[in-house]
This record gives sequence, C-alpha cells and structure tokens, in this order.
Amino acid sequence: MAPTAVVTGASSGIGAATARRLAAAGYRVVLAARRADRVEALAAELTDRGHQAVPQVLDVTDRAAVDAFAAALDRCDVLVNNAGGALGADPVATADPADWRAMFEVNVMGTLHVTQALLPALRASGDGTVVVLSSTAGHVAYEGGGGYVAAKHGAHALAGTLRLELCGEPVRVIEVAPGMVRTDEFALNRYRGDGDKAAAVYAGVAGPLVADDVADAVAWAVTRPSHVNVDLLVLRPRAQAAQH
Ligand code: NJP
Repeated sequence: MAPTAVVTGASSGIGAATARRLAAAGYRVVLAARRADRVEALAAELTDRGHQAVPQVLDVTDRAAVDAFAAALDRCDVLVNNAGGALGADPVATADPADWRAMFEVNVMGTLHVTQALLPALRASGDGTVVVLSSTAGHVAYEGGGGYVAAKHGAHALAGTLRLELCGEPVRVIEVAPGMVRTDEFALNRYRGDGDKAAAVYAGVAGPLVADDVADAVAWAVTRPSHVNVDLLVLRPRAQAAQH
C-alpha cells in the first residue's frame, strides 16, 4: 500500500492544493473535511489523474468521529493538520466569546484530536510526519486578530511541545506559518459571507500568497529525508511586512 497522507480541511484552499501536491508526490491522500461534495469531487479529480485518493467526511471538532475515523484507517505516514479558520475581526474588548471558542475548537482542539488519534499509526509507520498549519498570526499579534491570533498561538505551541515530546521517536513535527493567502473562502468565512469586507482584506496587501505557494512549502518539508526536521517555515507576501 502506498504511503498515506491525511489532509484535514482538504475541501478548499490550502488543504485542497496540498492534497494535490502530495498525491503528485506519490502519496495516497485521505481528503478529510465536512463538505462531502467537495472531498468527493477532489478525490474523483485525483483518481482520474491516476492518483490514489479517498474522500472522508470529518468534523475535526467531533472527537468521537475523529476516533472512529482513526480506528478505520489502515495506514498513516503523514498528517497535515490544515483544517482551521478565522471568525470575526472585533477588538478583544467587544469580541463575542462564542467566536473565540469556535476558533479554539477548530484550530487548536481539532488539531489535538486528529494528532492524538493518528499518533499510533504515525509511530507504526516508522517514519511519520505531522504538519501543523499555523499562521504568522501564531507568532505575532495584530489589531482585530483577537481570537484567531490566540488560537494560532495555541496551534504553534502545540506543534512546539509535540516536537519536543516526540524527539527520539520516528515522528517529526513541522509547522508551516503563512501570512496572507488568497483563498477567498477564508476571508469570506471570517466576515460571515460579506464579500466587500473579504475583498478589502486582499486589497490591503498587494500580491498575497496563493494556496499553491503554501502547498509547495508543505510538500517540500514533508519530502525531506527522514533524518531532517524542518521545524518551522514562515511564508509571507513580499508586500506584507515581517513583524518581530
Ligand atoms: O481557508 P479555507 P484556507 N472539520 O476556508 C476546513 C490557515 N491560514 O485554505 O469542513 C473539518 O479555504 C474547511 O472544510 P469544510 C487557516 O487558518 C490561512 O486559507 O468542508 N474541516 C476547509 O477545507 C487554516 O488553518 C491563511 O468547511 C474543517 C478548510 O478547513 C488553513 O490555513 C493565512 C472544519 C479551510 O479552508 C487553511 O485555510 C494563514 C472542521 N470543523 C493561515 N472547519 C489565509 N488564507 O490567509 C473548517 O496564516 N474546516
């Protein structure tokens, strides 16, 4: 059986692009997300091109569903924890705690659920890789970033702690932290479907990254020889100033 890569949030944007890259690199890809039609269509596209792809309806915030998925999976060599997103852009003073909770649920708890559930399979592979899609928002603060900044700092912390804990084991941990990526759905979800506000986000930075830029970075890091751990890749559009 071909080495298997599970990609969460594979129904759009960076996740779909990463699944395409990993399939082209020879992995059997398991395409996990909540929207069945999207993962089925991508699986059909990849299969038509001669790759191995399996659609998987999965809500990463549902621990029981994640455990059932892991129990049924025959092999996992690479896990790309990509499912995530932002909700709202209100200042901390007035943000809705429900939005913060939802962002923690998917970006932090979802990553924890899937990583814990698949760790036995990743160890059994003898050469496992966990990727955590964090963000530059996981490394700096910005106004209106609020719950997203906090949640992505959580994902960054999860990746760093896990890397230390797995040191000496056959599972490496890679964090990929992009700046602004033009994936459309990300900004639309953040602004609850308000297309004008979503468009304004992208207009604010000339030449944002595109999903393939991030997918290329993930695929490069994952395909390094097994003695190499790429701890952290930070990618940002040239027009987006680096903050330290
Ligand atoms: O966004 P989008 P991106 N269970 O909205 C899935 C980070 N990032 O590709 O479930 C399972 O196209 C959702 O699928 P569905 C960002 O934080 C982005 O830009 O079918 N899956 C969809 O496939 C995120 O971690 C930017 O709705 C769930 C996917 O997540 C990653 O990159 C910048 C789910 C979201 O795809 C991909 O985002 C940055 C759940 N409960 C970091 N909830 C950026 N775009 O600017 C959502 O620094 N999904």
